[in-house]
Amino acid sequence: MGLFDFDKVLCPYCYNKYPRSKILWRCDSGKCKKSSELEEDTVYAEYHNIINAAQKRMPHIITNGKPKKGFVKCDKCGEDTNKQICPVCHSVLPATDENIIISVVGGPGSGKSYYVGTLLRQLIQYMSRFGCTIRMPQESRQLYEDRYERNFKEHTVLVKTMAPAENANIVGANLPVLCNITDNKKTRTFTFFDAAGENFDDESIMRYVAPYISHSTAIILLLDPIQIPAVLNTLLTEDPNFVYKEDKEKHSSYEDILMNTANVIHSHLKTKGQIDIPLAVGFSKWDLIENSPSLRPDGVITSPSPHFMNGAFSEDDCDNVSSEIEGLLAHWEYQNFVTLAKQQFKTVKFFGFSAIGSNIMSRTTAPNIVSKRVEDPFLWLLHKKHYID
Ligand SMILES: Nc1nc2c(ncn2[C@@H]2O[C@H](COP(=O)(O)OP(=O)(O)O)[C@@H](O)[C@H]2O)c(=O)[nH]1
Ligand SMILES: [Mg+2]
Ligand SMILES: [Zn+2]
Ligand SMILES: [Zn+2]
Repeated sequence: MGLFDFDKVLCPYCYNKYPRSKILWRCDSGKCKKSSELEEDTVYAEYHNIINAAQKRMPHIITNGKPKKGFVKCDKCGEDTNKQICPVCHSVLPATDENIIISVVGGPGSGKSYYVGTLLRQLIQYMSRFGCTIRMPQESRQLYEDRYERNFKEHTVLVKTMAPAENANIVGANLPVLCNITDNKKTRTFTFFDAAGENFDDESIMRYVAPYISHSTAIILLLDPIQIPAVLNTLLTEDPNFVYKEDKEKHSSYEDILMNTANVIHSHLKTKGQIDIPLAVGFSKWDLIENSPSLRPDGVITSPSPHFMNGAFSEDDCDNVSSEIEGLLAHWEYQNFVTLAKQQFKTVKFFGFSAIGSNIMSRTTAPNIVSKRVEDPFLWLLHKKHYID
């Protein structure tokens, strides 16, 4: 499902869908960009959480543009512009060939923010191995640096994503990060939404995020393996000082998070039966399992990810990892979850990754980031969609 579906446009910021004829345009000329010519844009300000009065002032919006070869004439200054904006939130629409939403869902503390941040970091560093270039629009680049990169460099712990207040506008509270990946044919815009885990706890809050989950090309469901009693008990036996930071928080079960996700899609799209969006089930914090003498499994899962190394996606490696994890889940008495996931989704793969590479031992300082296998679920999706070899 792309951005252009029956000539309808899906905004990657607010996830509203509307006919192409409803698109607005923003003037991009030097004249309309002069500070004396800027106009207050309350819609944009609201959707982007802008409070500063000066920042609310933006170039003129053309509401009745008649596009010719992708350009419209500004009714204020007379110059042409090709900058399309969303009629609902006034965000600039990506001018790329396709728009792909990747939903990252999981409970609070399951590792979503570390996952998104370190995945982007790996993609920026290594996508060229697949002959692709990667570029982030200015606003996303800034978000990536502020939210993730600076913390990684300065060894500070990522702040907890704020849950939006009731009825708050989730887009402004939590802007998604967009990144453009170009191969030798097309440029595709990938939207990563790193939402507060609280959103997925119950169905009523989940409604905020229903449009974006329902329109996503893939869902990455992150699960914290420490939630498995067999895993936590082993870690505690091996190291009585093992502190599990999120210990006191109440956790939804894997089954609940999975079923909430499935139910939201069904009620939003008015569908029934197996869901046709590929589901990657990713176990985070895998370093804890590999570093534990009694939990450490045999098999390829402990080897480094081969895909970037070889510049080619290895289906064998991916299938082996997935069945190894299924085996571990059966061993840990989580067979029911595996069956449920396969009942609800047509395509399911299991992954294990470590975003950080080690445990955060203090409240304030984070170790050097040494990610392992964070890229695997995303590369699987690219491969499945035939975007990479
Ligand atoms: N050992 C280990 N801990 C991790 C890893 N990723 C995240 N964590 C821990 O899990 C906590 C929550 O991660 P975060 O990404 O903020 O979770 P979110 O609430 O789902 O966004 C972090 O503060 C870390 O303590 C990892 O790769 N390894
Ligand atoms: Mg978070
Ligand atoms: Zn929008
Ligand atoms: Zn103008």
